[in-house]
Amino acid sequence: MTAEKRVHSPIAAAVSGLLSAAAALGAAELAAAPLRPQASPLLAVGSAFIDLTPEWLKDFAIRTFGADDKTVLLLGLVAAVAACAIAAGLLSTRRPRLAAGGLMTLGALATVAALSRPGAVPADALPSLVAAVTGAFALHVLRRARRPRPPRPGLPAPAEAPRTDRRALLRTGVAVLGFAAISAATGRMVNGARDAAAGGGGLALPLPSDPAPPLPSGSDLRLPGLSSFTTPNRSFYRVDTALVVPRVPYRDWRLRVHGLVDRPVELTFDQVLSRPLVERDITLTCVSNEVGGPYTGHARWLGIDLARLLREAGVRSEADQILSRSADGWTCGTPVEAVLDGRDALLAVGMNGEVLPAAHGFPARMIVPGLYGYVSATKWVTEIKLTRFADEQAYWTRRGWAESAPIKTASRIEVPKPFARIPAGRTTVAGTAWAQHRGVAAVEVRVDEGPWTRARLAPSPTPDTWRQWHLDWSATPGDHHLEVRAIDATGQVQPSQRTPPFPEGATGRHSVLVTVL
Ligand SMILES: Nc1nc2c(c(=O)[nH]1)N[C@H]1C(S)=C(S)[C@@H](COP(=O)(O)O)O[C@H]1N2
Ligand SMILES: [Mo]
Repeated sequence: MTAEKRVHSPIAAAVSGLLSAAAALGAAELAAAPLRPQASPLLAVGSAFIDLTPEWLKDFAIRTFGADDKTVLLLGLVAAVAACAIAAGLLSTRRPRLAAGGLMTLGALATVAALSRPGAVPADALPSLVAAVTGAFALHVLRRARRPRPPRPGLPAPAEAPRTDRRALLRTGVAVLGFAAISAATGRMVNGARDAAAGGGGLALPLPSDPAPPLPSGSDLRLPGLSSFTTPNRSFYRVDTALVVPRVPYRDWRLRVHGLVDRPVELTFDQVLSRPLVERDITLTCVSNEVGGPYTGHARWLGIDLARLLREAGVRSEADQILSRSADGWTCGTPVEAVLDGRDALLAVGMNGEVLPAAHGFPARMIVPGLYGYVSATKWVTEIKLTRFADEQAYWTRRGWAESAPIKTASRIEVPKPFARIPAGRTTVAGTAWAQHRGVAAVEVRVDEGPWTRARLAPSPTPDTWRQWHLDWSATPGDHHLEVRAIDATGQVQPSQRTPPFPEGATGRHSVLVTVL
């Protein structure tokens, strides 16, 4: 092999590119960790990507990857960075300036992404700049190490052409990799410590002055395969636009109520806790939930009365929208009318007897019974602005989702599972149904398009929660199609027509196919 070839060994060049990218991202992680982890280039670009994603692609991602969509996005970003890194490595052999320029351009893009995030501060440029400089420097060092050793002065000229000093190259490569690993690991550690300090671990919430009554006995049928009436916090669905869970230190947290009000209010976390706390059972549902889907859950929430807080501020008559904003800049538009109509709207600080988990909005979030989460359930809420729908749009309404989004009457079969093979004879069909704030009046099931049969309803504490239902079925051998529909307390029957979640929630009936043996 000639020296020329060695210098240009594409594998060594490509690996150099990858190592430089690793060093760049490691350094950025470390630069971002102590103050603004969300400003790390990957997260900033990923978050900007989420906000810029067109509706069809977002829809596709949620349908295809479900709750893993964020992981898939991050993996896609890492793959894109790796491809750019390999290209820069290959380019660096003959056109080092161009390669460095390429890395700088990527760094500049990440800087723009970081600075354009809602709530960004100028220092958010730092991690991306550190990444660009570190990457370019590592690329330069690795290129030098790939160059052939010049003949030593004073020694007779070697018979063969000069070669790359493989050991020196290996040493440099290991050093760059070590730097990447150590800086990334240190960044993570600092980050972990910061998260732990910000969370509500060890925080004790006061008891409610207005506690929720115990669940009526039998609300939880406790059937194998049926979701429990109260959803444990760790298995509660999570839907939000945040690539990493925002960590909001409760000591610094403030809630500002302003806009079209007579007396703006600002509350600290301690002030929230010192108010009378109410406890309510409310089932939350996401508008993206497909018929029969998993994006719904029930919890017992602890918080202050949101309507009372708004009345204290004095909502002006022209205000029709509560525009709430989270620490990470997400916005939500809730009808004033819904929150003030007497329902149990909360500014919640507790979930199922614990402080809110970080993923569910610590230190505080909104919960409004009867409305889909995107128009009511702002997590990490820091601002409530009274305004008009005609003047300001929220995150999802700007993207075409409905302004008014009451939760649709829905039901799902959870037992038996789709394509289950069950023995012939008496068996139980069971599931959940919800029509929050109206209440579920009846659930009906039919087999193979036969007559609708009433299922037995378990009790529910209030119309704001879901209900479990069950039905005995004498299963005969063969393939069977089970279908369910709910009827809400206003007499409305869950519609049979299938519509997608966009723009105001899916409709249609859930059904499962089973084989009876
Ligand atoms: N800050 C913030 N709050 C948010 C969202 C979000 O993206 N950001 N998503 C909303 C949506 S679409 C739903 S369905 C609920 C889900 O709440 P959960 O994740 O606690 O189940 O949160 C709402 N609150
Ligand atoms: Mo949602």
